[in-house]
Amino acid sequence: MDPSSAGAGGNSLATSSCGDAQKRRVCYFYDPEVGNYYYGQGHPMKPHRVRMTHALLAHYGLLAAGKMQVLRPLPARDRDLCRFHSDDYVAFLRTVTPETQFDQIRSLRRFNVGEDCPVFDGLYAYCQTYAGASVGAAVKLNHGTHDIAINWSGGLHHAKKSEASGFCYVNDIVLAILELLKLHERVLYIDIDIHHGDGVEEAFYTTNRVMTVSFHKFGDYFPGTGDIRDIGYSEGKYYCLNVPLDDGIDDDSYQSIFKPIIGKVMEMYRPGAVVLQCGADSLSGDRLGCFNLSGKGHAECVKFMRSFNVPLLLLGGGGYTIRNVARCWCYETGVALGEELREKLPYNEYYEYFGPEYSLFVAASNMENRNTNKQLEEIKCNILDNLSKLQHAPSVQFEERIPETKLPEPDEDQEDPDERHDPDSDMVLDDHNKPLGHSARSLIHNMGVKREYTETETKDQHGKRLTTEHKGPEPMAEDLGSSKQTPPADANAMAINAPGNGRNEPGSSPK
Ligand code: V1D
Ligand code: CA
Repeated sequence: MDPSSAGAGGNSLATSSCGDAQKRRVCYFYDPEVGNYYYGQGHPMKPHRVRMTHALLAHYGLLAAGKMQVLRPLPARDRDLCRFHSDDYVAFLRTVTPETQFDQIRSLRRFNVGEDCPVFDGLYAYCQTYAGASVGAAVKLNHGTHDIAINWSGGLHHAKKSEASGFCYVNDIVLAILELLKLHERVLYIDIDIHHGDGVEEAFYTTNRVMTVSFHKFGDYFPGTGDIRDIGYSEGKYYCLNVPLDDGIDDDSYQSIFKPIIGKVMEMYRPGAVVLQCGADSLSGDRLGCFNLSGKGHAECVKFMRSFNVPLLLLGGGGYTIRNVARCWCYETGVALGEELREKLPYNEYYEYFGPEYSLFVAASNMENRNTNKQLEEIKCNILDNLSKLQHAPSVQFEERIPETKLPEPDEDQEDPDERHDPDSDMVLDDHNKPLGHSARSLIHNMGVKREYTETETKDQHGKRLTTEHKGPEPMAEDLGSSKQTPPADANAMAINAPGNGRNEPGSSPK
């Protein structure tokens, strides 16, 4: 069965083979350095897969002007990371090096840094890059200039407030959700990585302002959490859903449970924004995974979420058979754009990885599906039953939040609003992070990476400039229920792939 035919539809828009015909405004965050970070020999996590994805996007022509805005993220600063993480953990990540790590054995143990989460060269810059991209993507959605924002280097769902876990150091998802909560009363988080999204669940376990839904392999599998009976606590009770699955789940079985559950969640919870963690270790043939999803079956989740026309943040996550990860995330970028991509892969610098088929599509195998229809039906009924209790949860108001008109309260970010503004921020860089000459610059125009900047300003209702700021105060994970929201930060960004954008000329910097 075609996975697109399973379950309820998202909305009433006319559908085509690509979900629906209507275009979406998409922005895509990519840092050309990200593929150089290396967890170490024998480690399955390979940031290089993000560079492979980018190469496929480039050669399919998806980075060209007019397709999507391509942005190089600003690195997250200490204070950005400390919106969720503890000061001492962030200080440790900033200072630890491969050479000096063994002088701090107690800290390594305390922060769970070691085999799964090793210290490697540039570790802190890596964290700043992937977290900066997810937060930047959330800012773009808040600004309303884009319908879908993508960061394939993000989605590191296991990181805790003061602890690394499962290849994840900082939790870019929690940070991005905190950003979205500045504007939206309710944010929905969906996690299709084969592993349980424990770090995100834990951060929002006691609030009803974030609903977390994780689909995962459960039973003798990392991280061991994600029991169907874990449903949230206190104000957050019933705002956490866990869908435990067994080995070999295929496209039809997956969609038979994903669409009814998520369709009901959308109807009952009515989120203002959705974050979809697209971990690709749920694909068939993954080095660490044991599911049997095809690339199209995996992408059906993206297509389904896109169909609701709610601001959508697409993030990466796990994925250890890297040729499949690149094919999957490239295909899903096409889905976000509403573009049908040809099956035959275009020639690219990593072509040899994709042989002998050189196909965009990840195929399922003939492995046994250990999820019976009866088990899936029971899981679905159990979860739909929990969802029906949402109606009786007193703290959820289903009206749209009325935007506040008051100005943001001063915060430390206002002390130096231009601090993040790098005067070279519109410089086009080559893969070695060096400024490019003219010919290379026009070549990169096609590859389209532009450094983002976030000089922001607050305007009154007539558009008159009142004050310049970075970001207003936002709720922390602990006190979401009572938080006062500030109007969204108005982040600016320019893309070098925008046609006729004179500000990309050499020597000019964004104002
Ligand atoms: F195979 C390995 C080789 C070297 C280093 C680590 C691993 C490895 C494989 N699987 N580590 C794991 C998992 N860890 C354990 C540990 C045993 N300890 C007691 C715990 O089983 C961790 C799997 C992490 C999966 C991460 C993820 O895919 O969910 C992800 N999502 O976003 C980013 C990563
Ligand atoms: Ca999951």
